[in-house]
Amino acid sequence: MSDGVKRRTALAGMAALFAGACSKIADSETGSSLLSAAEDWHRKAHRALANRQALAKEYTRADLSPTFRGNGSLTVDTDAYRQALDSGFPDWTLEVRGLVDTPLSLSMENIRRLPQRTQITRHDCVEGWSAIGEWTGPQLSTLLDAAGVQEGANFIVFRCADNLNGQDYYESVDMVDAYHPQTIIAHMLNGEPLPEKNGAPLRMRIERQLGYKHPKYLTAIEAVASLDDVGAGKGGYWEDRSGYQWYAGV
Ligand SMILES: Nc1nc2c(c(=O)[nH]1)N[C@H]1C(S)=C(S)[C@@H](COP(=O)(O)O)O[C@H]1N2
Ligand SMILES: [Mo]
Repeated sequence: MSDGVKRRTALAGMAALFAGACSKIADSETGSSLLSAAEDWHRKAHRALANRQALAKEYTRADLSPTFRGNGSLTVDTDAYRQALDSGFPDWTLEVRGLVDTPLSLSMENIRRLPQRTQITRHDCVEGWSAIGEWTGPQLSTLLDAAGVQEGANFIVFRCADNLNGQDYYESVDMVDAYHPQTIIAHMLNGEPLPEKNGAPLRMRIERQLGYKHPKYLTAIEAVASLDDVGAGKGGYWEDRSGYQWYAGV
């Protein structure tokens, strides 16, 4: 069950609880202030969740940046990667593992055959540049639903093939971002297979977050209960190294 669904269920339960108690406590002063406090909490929780679920602005082809620059790792510095790149990634696999009922191992062909989403969005890097690109790929939610995310999973961790300054790049998001409709596994940029510098053959697009939350050279997606034992425990490469915020909403 997605976090969104879980929260809605929790909210509905809360509302039902207070509806049942209404007739008994509504008469008293304490009762009515308790009710309005609960309503207030309810409204705020809904608003916060609705805000997290809102779509990032989408643009038109006329807005596309002439070139989408590369940043951070611009390749994966191994012979295996260079060979895979030259041959069009016939053997690249994306694993879905961790707290799932059915671990998956998907080929590029498997990924291209899933229902696809195309979106034109603006990427904002903390280093102070932005670019608009058109990304295509399946929604992460499709893969998570196919694998069956288990009850105890609270985060999705993304593993990458590149090693940047001696550490493997990785990232993570909570279930609200994992199930966000614009969270996709992109294999195309501007209608072409993903370029090497932009994360070929697969990279995440997590459109409500800053650039460093969009892992490139994606190899695995892991459902976990906690981030404590992942990397240095802060949820991502830059979070571990430089104290960048784990939640980097835009
Ligand atoms: N695997 C991996 N993913 C990564 C990075 C990286 O170095 N390695 N850099 C991040 C940063 S800081 C940004 S701004 C974007 C850059 O994406 P681009 O190269 O397509 O512009 O990728 C993010 N994802
Ligand atoms: Mo960035």
